[in-house]
Amino acid sequence: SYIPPLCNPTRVAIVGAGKVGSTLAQRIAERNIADVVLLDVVEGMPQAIALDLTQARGLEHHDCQIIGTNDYADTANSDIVVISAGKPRQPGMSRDELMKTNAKIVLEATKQAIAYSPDAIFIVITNPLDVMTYLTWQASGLPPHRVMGMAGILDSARFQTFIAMELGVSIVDVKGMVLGSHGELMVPLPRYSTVSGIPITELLDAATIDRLIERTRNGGGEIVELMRTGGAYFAPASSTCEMVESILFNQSRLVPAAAYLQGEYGLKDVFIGVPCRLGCRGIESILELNLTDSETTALHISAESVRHNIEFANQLLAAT
Ligand code: TXD
Repeated sequence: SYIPPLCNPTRVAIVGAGKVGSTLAQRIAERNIADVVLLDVVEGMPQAIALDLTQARGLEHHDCQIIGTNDYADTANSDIVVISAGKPRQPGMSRDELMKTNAKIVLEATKQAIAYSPDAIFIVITNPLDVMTYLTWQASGLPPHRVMGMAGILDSARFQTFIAMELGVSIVDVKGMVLGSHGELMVPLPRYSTVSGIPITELLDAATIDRLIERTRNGGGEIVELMRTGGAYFAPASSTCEMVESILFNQSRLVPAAAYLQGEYGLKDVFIGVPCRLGCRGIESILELNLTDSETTALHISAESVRHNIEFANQLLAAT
């Protein structure tokens, strides 16, 4: 009789089972991509979410196992570790305090997760994104191509949406390219954003493009303002899911992600959003686009602010 070989199911650990983490678990399971381990410090909560998602299996027709836990041992042998743990900014809490709190959470999560999954690829979601990605890389001791931050793909998705809405064309035909850090200093590139291959600079006037860029820059902020108690999570979860899929299926998708630069774009020792080819080894390569002087300046200003915040985060951590 035929005995099938033992298989080793693909597994994604998600540290931080909040809005983004739990929605990502749902996306991964419903696309039937991998087994998911959801971990959080809150007792019972990740277990409850995992059970709820599992109860939907018969309706969503997927075969993924979803485990909820408070114990890193359950994340063992994950192929990908996603870090979505963090605290939201509380009323009266300064940005500095938030930075320190999230830095500690991310460092702890990285150290614990890497101990059980030394071969994993890390995708960081926690804000401030580029800084937290750097800290994850530092704490993990991994080669830089195995650590990346999710932001550029989300910022580009938002840009794409606003372009499609403005032109009244199908989103399917729109591609956007947004580089730089996640936040005010992101660098949308209209010349490299297209509708069926046609740069949007051929289809929209400068003032309209500026308006769409402004809305993209404020894409997260607009949602925070409406929501009041938290931020976006559907589009962030979809964006991360695309990255997970490209890595696990070795698709080599070309998407902007926060990557460690070693001279590319004239920048060194910083994580910032640039076009990356994502495959089974993580960041397979970084694409260096031809940028105009003003685009290069914008990217360098963005990188300078990330670098400043990395130093600041390290000082805060050293002082505790
Ligand atoms: O583009 C991007 N990168 C982002 C970033 C898009 C959306 C959200 N972005 C950031 O992701 C956001 O600013 C936060 O820093 C994270 C997570 O956002 P989310 O909206 O999911 O926050 P929640 O719902 O507050 O979830 C955070 C969870 C919550 O369940 C906590 O209990 C948990 O993190 N948490 C921890 N888990 C494990 N270990 C520790 N130490 C821990 N501390 C808190």
